[in-house]
Amino acid sequence: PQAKYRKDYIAPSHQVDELSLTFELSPRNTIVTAVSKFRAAAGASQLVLDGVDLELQSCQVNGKEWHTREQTEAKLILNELPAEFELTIVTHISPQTNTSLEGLYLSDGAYCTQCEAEGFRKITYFMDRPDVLTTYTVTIIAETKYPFLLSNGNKVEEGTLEDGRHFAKWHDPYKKPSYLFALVAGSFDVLEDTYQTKSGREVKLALFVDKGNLHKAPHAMTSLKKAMAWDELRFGLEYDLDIYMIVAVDFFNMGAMENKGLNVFNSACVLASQETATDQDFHTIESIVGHEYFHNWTGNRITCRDWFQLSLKEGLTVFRDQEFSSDLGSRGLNRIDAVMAMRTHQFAEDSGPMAHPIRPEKVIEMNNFYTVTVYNKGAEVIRMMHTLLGEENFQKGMQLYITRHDGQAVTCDDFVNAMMDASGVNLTQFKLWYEQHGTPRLNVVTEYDSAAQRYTMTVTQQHADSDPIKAPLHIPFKLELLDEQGLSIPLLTQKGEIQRALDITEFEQRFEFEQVATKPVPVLLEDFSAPVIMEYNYSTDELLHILRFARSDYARWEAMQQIFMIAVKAAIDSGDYSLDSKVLGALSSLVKHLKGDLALLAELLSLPTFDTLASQFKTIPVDALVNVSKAFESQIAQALQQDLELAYTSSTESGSLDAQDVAVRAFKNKALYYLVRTDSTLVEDALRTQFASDNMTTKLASLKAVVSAEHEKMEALFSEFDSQWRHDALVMDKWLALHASLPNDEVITKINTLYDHPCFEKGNPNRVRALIGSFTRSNPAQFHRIDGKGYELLGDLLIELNGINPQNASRMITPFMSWRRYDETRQKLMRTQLERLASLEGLSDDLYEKVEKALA
Ligand code: BAL
Ligand code: ZN
Repeated sequence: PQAKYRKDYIAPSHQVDELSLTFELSPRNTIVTAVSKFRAAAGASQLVLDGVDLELQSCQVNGKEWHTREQTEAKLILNELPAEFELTIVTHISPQTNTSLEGLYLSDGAYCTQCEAEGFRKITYFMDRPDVLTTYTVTIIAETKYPFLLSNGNKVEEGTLEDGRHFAKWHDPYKKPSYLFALVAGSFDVLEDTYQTKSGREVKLALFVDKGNLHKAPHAMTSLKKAMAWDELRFGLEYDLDIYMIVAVDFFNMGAMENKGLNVFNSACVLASQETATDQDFHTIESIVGHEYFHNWTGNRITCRDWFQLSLKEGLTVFRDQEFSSDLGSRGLNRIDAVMAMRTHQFAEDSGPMAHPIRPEKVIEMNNFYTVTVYNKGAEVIRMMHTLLGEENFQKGMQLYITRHDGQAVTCDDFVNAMMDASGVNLTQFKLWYEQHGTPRLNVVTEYDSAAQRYTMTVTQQHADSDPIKAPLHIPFKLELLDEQGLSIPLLTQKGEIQRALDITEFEQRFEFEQVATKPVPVLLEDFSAPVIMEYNYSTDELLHILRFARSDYARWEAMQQIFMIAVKAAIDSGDYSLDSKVLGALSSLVKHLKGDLALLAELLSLPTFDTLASQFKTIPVDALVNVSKAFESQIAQALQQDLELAYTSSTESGSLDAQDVAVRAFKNKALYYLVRTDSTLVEDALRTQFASDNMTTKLASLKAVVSAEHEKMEALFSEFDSQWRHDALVMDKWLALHASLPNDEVITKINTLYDHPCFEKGNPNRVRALIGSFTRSNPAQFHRIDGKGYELLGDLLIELNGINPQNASRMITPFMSWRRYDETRQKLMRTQLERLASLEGLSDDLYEKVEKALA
């Protein structure tokens, strides 16, 4: 496979003035007729079109078959062309056999498309690149058993044909790149609504779901209306078409796709009722519905010049969806979520063989770059700009960006330039964040001079050894100084009071704070103001002070995580797995007081994830980490048993989706998770009551608790759950995921048995993620077992998935990417699996790129 480089960008040879597509749908032989008007730029007489898995029927230029052409596996090259011409191409495709879920395919009997990044080339020959924008007119012809025929824009015509089939014609007045094209044909239940924009236009909203699922659609619809209102309020951005449609499908590689006016969603990211979805699911749905909606401006109206610029739309849109969730819900909890995603996944990616800057320089398979780096670190980079500029200037920057570039395909530099021009803040050095990979380390050393009442802080920044840039980054560094009483000390420097953040711009910098009456406790990198690893020699007492007094909820949680981290490291070093009584005392006091946000309390009581802990070690001590975590959980459970019992019984909720009830559930479920590790007499009753609940959050928590503690009730509850929910695949995904987290040696056998469960299907990415994704992510002890059986299970699956759905295979390979971070035995075992893949005949580009990098 050929790599592409960002530096090699060349503007398109032609412009396309309009494109008209006609689809005659048939499972194995869909006929696609594409008629387009091309205009050559700078005298080009050759046109190179992309096309994959297409059967070319005819190719006419101005009505005549064009014979001066060459065809390769992925291109159609037309030579000796006039400067302007109409091109008509007819191709045949087979949606039924398209298991890659890219291009046009069948999902449980409904036709649907996924074109980002390069799926349009599986539909017809075209310049399948994001900087070729044109207007689309789409005619869909199908049998009447597909009553809904949908595409982008507005429906302009529909009717029946003489042969009994029917058709619909859609026109999208906004120019768009091919990756935003969408088509859906199927039989659905529809939830309809309307939204009045701030300028008074009425927009029709329609949500299409599988028959019988209408009762699970209202939450997504409410979320959509909230997102539309929020984007008007916070960003001044209004929807532009007369209709906005969302279709939920069961077979989908991603969460959702922002096609203009016709979003296609993974049904897992749409469908929710209290009986079937957890509070987390409700939250995720709101955030993804928001995310896709926000793309209408940041992605669709202004798109990417080339795929190296993906973070232009994704980093920005993730930032926007995070702000949406934070404005509507708890800012602290949302920040915790975002930082956990960074620490659990992004830091690992950034220190492994797939490390890349948020704007990559080299790509073999674009699908491999829809990464936590481009998305989540990309959002952190936007957030840093927001911190440096402040909300008002940031919004001015957004306005300028939109006015300057509406209707264009642009670059990350264009975005930063708009921010810079609108605010007057110099972001030249800041732009390095787009070029540098790896997680920077910030080391802080402090000194207190009581006579001078001066607090000095020396900050040094260090970058990954592999970093090609070798220049200091511009890092906004937020902090709070707490006095002995826990009050905030003003940040007075010679240059005045620090309002927003310190500007770290050099490899080493010194800051002096004046009028500091007593030695303060610093809350460093408050709110995770930059995606870096913070090194400071905190004592547990200082962290406990932060836990009590910091103004930021995030900072309090972070302090607790640090406390756990220090304890885990000390336990591994000393071999003594007992948790400091001070820590247990602090946790007990939190539960006793039971005040504030109970959802935050649940987070405070949670140990860092395995991956977060692992990131602290050069060689990951798998068994020690698993055992220390287990030991700590057991000690917390014993020490807090009475507090938790009391808190569990005194906290009540009514089963609603109000933030208050959600928080109570989160806390009670965490309490149960601990109590099930004790001999508490309330456990049996609590398990029974929770399992019988018709609220999925409550029910599932009982199952999760028994599985994690290998409680005797486990098998019975699993079996009852199966008989209750076998008809609902999305609910069964939760059941599959819990099986995969079984903390005992039986789990591999169990997974192999579950491959034959009627609910399981290897061609469905949701099922694979639920069973195998959960196994590799949330069962480190078994995935990394020393006999290599966990690795073998994943290796076998990847070989199968390579033939079915390379994109999904490539996502699932992630845990093997960090193989070098384990001990020698495990390294050897993982390497064996990677080598198996490397020698596989027909290895997809998706896997090739990762396997090659992993083994390099
Ligand atoms: N553009 C792919 C799906 C998403 O990020 O919204
Ligand atoms: Zn997105």
